[in-house]
Amino acid sequence: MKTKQLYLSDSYLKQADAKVAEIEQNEKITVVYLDQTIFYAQGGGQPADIGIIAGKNGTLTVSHVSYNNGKIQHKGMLSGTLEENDVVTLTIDWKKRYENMQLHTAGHVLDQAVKNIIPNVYGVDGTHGIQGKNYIEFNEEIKPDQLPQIQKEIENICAAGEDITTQMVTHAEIKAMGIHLPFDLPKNKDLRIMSIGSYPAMPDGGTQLKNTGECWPISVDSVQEKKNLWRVQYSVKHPQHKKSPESIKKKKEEHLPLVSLEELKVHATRLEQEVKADVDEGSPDLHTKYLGKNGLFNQLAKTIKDIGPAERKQAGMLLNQVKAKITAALKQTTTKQQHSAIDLTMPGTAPHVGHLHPVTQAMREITDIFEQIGFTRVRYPEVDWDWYVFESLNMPPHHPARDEWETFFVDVPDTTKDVAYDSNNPRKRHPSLVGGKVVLTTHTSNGQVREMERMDSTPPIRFINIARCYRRQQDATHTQMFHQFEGLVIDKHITIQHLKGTLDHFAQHFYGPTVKSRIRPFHFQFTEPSFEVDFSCHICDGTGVVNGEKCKFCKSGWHEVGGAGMVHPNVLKAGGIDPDIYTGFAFGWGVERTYTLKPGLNIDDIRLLYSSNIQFLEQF
Ligand code: FA5
Repeated sequence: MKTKQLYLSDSYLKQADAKVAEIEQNEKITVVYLDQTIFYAQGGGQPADIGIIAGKNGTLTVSHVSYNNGKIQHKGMLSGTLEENDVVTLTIDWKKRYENMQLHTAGHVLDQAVKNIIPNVYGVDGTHGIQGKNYIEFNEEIKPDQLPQIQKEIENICAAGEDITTQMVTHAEIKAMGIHLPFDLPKNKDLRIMSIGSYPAMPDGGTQLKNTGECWPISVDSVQEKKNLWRVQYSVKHPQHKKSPESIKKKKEEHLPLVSLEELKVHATRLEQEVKADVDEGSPDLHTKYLGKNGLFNQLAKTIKDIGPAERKQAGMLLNQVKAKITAALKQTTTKQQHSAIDLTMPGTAPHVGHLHPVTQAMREITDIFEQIGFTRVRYPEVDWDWYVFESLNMPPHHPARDEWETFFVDVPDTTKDVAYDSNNPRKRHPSLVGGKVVLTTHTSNGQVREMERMDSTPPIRFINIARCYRRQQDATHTQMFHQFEGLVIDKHITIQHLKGTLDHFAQHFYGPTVKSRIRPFHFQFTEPSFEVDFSCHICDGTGVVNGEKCKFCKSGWHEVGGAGMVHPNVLKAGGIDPDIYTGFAFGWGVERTYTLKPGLNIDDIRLLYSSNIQFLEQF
């Protein structure tokens, strides 16, 4: 069932009810699917929301939210239990969301400011808070000395207090409106457009502020050219609710309210949340902080004079309610403190909740997809005999095919003298199995002959082997340690068609229903024929072209992810299987590479996955 995304029509919803549609439990992480949600699923350069899903018997602390084929996955730690059909209350971390909205809208304001200054320019890509980066990349040159002019234009758009509006549309409507599309739109998602005032609309699925007057101060920081795109970095600054003297003067002159009721509500909610958190934590001296002469409530109450007369009565009522809530909350602390200096019933400070590493999440997803079609997950050693890594795979000692794969060898004492060597059955008694070299595995193909032996050389065999691999490489697309997943299928009458069907099944389930696989001739010693495997790019749909220009994501319409082929007869023989009776296929791809190509992830350097940068990892 598709999840209704309530945030598409109202970005200011901080709380809502929903019904649990489905629950998945993966060790410590629980994934909850709902009929509707206010949690923003990461994408379009905007980070996911975090928050809480509370049911009558349990609470999920949501640490990541992602979009998967129309369904939204709320991932996190569950305390207690949640069940299908439970009615739950969703609460997002509004402070974080509001910051994300500030960053996202600021990106659009910057985009519009640049368009107002430079003819025919358009934004190609953007990031608003992911990995702590905020930028828009433009197709036309932007010179550093144009930045002050862009800054001024941004300030004009913000000072003009332009309304920001959104509208759900279909692909056909977008076309009919003649909206310029700098990128291809996803085919399987609901589409929305946003407009700043009367400027031309643009596609956008994020959460946006209602008015540019609500923007925190935006500053244009730098511009850099990268592969013929001009990346303009920007930042926003929390104004601590203070207005600039010029804007106060201007609004007074125009008899406009300085603060809207909506703004007051936002600050009031934040204040209530802060009190609650302080009370839960048992922080000292809360009365002075909140209800003292210069306390936070009085500071908020003072803004009533800046609210327009039409809304002032409602603002007064709101402030009374806020004060009553703060007083009630503070009473709880007083009662607690009176009862005992140390309240043993008070909940402890909750530990920071982490989640599975993105590579582990990817391995689980890959395993699930192959298990659906009858594969079994196996694991084989990552330090293995030369025999399994090379020799049994048709790469005898000194064969040149080993060159690019040789890693780190360790000599092991020779114990062959104790073992009878049967030259007719090398698989059972090969000397290198009991002596000779071991190697840090370079690929997961070492599992092939091991699996044939485990199955006593008796097909059918259908495995998925996921393990660490090691190579002498390091750059944006290679790490010295990485993971591969290897598939092996052996049975009677297995053909290339089975291989192709398996690749398509994986592509559609991992990347999306429209993605296809492609195989190209290649050479591996252990498969014949051999192929390289590509997946069609989800941005340009395999065409390599977006709006008449080369697709910037793939450059050719396809992404290469790994190798494949029909198992070589010599490999079957090494595993004791008769190649006249059985055939098979095998494939092996990098987990990290396969994962970073997922729609919406925007990871351009796989080394980041192993950087131990918590801020980066928390996003997935
Ligand atoms: C192999 O390793 C073959 N064993 C694959 C195979 C299996 C072919 C079964 C046929 C049958 P290759 O060296 O191309 O092939 O590596 C496969 C994939 O592993 C690459 O496409 C890439 O996605 C990933 N990979 C390779 N080296 C690295 C690295 N240093 N860092 C990250 N990923 C890597």
